[in-house]
Amino acid sequence: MVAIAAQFTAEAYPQVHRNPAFKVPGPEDVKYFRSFLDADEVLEAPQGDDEALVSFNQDWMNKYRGQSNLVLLPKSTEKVSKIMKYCNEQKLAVVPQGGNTDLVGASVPVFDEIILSLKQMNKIRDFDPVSGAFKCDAGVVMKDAHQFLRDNDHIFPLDLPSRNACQVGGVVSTNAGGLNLLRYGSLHGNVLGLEVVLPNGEIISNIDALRKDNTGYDLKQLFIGAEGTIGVITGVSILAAAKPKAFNNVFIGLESFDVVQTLFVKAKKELSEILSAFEFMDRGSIKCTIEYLKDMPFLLKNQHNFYVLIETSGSNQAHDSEKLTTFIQNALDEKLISEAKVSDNIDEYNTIWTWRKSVPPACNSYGGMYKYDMSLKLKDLYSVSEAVTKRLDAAGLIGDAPKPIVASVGYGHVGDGNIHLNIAVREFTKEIEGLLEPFVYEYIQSKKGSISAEHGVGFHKHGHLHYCRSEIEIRFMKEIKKHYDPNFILNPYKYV
Ligand code: 2HG
Ligand code: ZN
Repeated sequence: MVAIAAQFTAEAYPQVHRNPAFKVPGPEDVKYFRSFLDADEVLEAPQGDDEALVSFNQDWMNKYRGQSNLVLLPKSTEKVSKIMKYCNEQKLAVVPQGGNTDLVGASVPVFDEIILSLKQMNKIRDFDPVSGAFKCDAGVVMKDAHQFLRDNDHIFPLDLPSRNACQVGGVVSTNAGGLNLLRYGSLHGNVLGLEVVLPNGEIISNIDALRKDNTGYDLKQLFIGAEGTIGVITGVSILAAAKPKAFNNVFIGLESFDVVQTLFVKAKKELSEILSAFEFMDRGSIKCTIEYLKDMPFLLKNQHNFYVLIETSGSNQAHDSEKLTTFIQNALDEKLISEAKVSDNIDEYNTIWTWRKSVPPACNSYGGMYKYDMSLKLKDLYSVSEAVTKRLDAAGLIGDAPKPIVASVGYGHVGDGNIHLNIAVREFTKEIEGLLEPFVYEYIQSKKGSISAEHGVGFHKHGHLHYCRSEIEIRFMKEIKKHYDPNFILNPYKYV
């Protein structure tokens, strides 16, 4: 991949100023941290070495880059608490970080904030196979949570293309949606309890909560999707689902977004209880993915305007396969769809998912990408991608090098009314950014959608919430922030 070395965020966005109330981390602070942290829990950049901590400072899209010289990697909740208490007293700004796979610049510093990485808190704490309650440290990598639960005949109730790197705490903290929300619902429903360190070092925990608890305000909900702005999640208890016995999927080629919607309605009716994912990709998404996956033969004979991936999961392989095959045969007979590849075995099932999960890295493989993640009514879902592509094309920016844009593509989760718009670029330019914003946001506002369906707010959408949230909602959010973090030290310059 031809990664663009990201410009420092502070230089790319000079209108954002460092908060002078924050102390600049110095040797005395490092000395204090070293007094209770082990050698491998403190990483310091040698003086003048900009590159040493780049993997912690720079985001996955090569778009945002902070200038922190200090990463702390505590191994216990108590140590996180001690760090936060000190930072709060000293007014040292802190960015909590999980797998750093975030897509809105939420998990990297903007200036010299201390990076608090949860990656060394990676123990599975407990699993109750009767209730399905699974407890782990925030830094457990999602694929390890999946593996553990699979070995125990259960599944983690969400999956993401970044599962090999993202962490359970980060996923909860950003309220990631994933590929199976249609079946298992959002983390606001699946998380049973959280352990959180507040900015002043206090530990608030209901990690032992049971399935039902109706005693007062449900405080944990505030931290789900707060992106580390009001507390640092250190432990998670989540409801794992029993592992389905049968998984099937199909990759479909069809010609219009109207048909995608018709097929979705049909799938809900005819596949009903076994339907577990309904994803779509446009022609451009798959074109980039074909280039990215190079030697992997494409699943279908022809290329189409749209592609849909449907997954079923249930308890009886013969029953589920028959149901899915009949559904596909009917759709072909009715000429709703042009072509389909149904998986025959687990390898084919995984290969079909590879084509969907590879879309984000494929778009990123040309250098970098601009990325929008929106909720819209299904009838409007693809229209935003068409409008943006038309606009960028009219400006003559899409095409072969030296044009800056490789492709502008749309894909996402039909079942959740969520589209991802990726503008794959060879370089980031102010001209492209000026064409995209505020156009995208105003478009979403005009359709009464949301400017972030699942990727969150971060640095990218900070200051833009008014496009989809009311004044009073934003005021309440600001009050919550101030209540929990009166010194504004946690994940500054972002969110609300
Ligand atoms: C997905 O649906 C994830 O693949 C990541 O939300 C999407 O990178 C993206 O835009
Ligand atoms: Zn997504």
